[in-house]
Amino acid sequence: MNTDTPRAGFIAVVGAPNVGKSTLINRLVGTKVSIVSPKVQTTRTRVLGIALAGDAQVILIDTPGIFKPRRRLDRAMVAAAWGGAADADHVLMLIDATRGVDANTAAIIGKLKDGGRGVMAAINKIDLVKKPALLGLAQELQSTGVFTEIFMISAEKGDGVDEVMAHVAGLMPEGPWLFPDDQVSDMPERLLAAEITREKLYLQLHQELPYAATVETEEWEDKDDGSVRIGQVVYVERATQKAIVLGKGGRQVKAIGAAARAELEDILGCRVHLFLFVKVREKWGDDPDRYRDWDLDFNA
Ligand SMILES: Nc1nc2c(ncn2[C@@H]2O[C@H](COP(=O)(O)OP(=O)(O)OP(=O)(O)O)[C@@H](O)[C@H]2O)c(=O)[nH]1
Ligand SMILES: [Mg+2]
Repeated sequence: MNTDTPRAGFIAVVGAPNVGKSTLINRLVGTKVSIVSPKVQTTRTRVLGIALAGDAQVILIDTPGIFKPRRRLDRAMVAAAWGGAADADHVLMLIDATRGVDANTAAIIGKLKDGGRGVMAAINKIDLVKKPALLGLAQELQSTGVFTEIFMISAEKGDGVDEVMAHVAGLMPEGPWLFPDDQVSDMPERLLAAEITREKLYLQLHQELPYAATVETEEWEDKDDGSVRIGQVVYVERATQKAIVLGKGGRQVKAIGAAARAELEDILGCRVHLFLFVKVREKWGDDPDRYRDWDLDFNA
């Protein structure tokens, strides 16, 4: 509920790939706004999740995992992540309890330190690690001098998440809410639909394939009978990859499409006719057109 003194602000969630940033944001928002998978580099661009806590509107910025970039797309993703941190009022860094402060995490902490601003930390996936190890990790983080707060959470199970929310809500500066009170994300429906298909691709395909693929919504038609017709293209880099995405007799792409359609029907609340086309586009990662929908910087 809004009050006489509304407050609103931005919190960026940053960290290494796969630490659970998107899982945490979905939980704080209370609904899925950002796709999640067991594979690294699932989130490719900045995604806003909007949560309410009393008189505060907390706008969470989900960011791609930060790692040493190799490809052009990696560079754009990492730049988007640091850009998200720069734009936010406050930064929350997530650390995976099962991995601790590995080289990549240490590099991120180093860069945050150079930035000179106080950052909150949350050790995530505490459901997978024994207490003494957690305390050691918390001490190690404390000794860096970068963190104003160290939370212990399980984004998946929900432990400790309310404390994080209460704390960040308290940090929000006074000011009018920036989004209507029923809005949970700023992602256009066409991109959301493409992201959901990409998530199913990550979940159903193995090894390098998800990283070699990208999904775009090319057609969106609201039909008179209340259903929607969605046409999407799955771009891959090689003909062999196309064969894997299609599967024997088209079975694989059918399974991906069925999973995506079921979730889209849930979200949109109507019948969905989803058509997936698989196209080979060698080096799509060096094609500026593939960056536009994500609002990523091609020249990062
Ligand atoms: N056991 C456990 N698993 C978790 C927890 N939080 C996230 N996960 C899992 O960790 C994996 C990665 O989660 P994501 O939310 O996609 O991680 P991310 O940091 O957004 O990853 P990128 O977008 O690739 O940078 C998924 O399989 C999640 O289900 C947790 O608290 N406990
Ligand atoms: Mg993510």
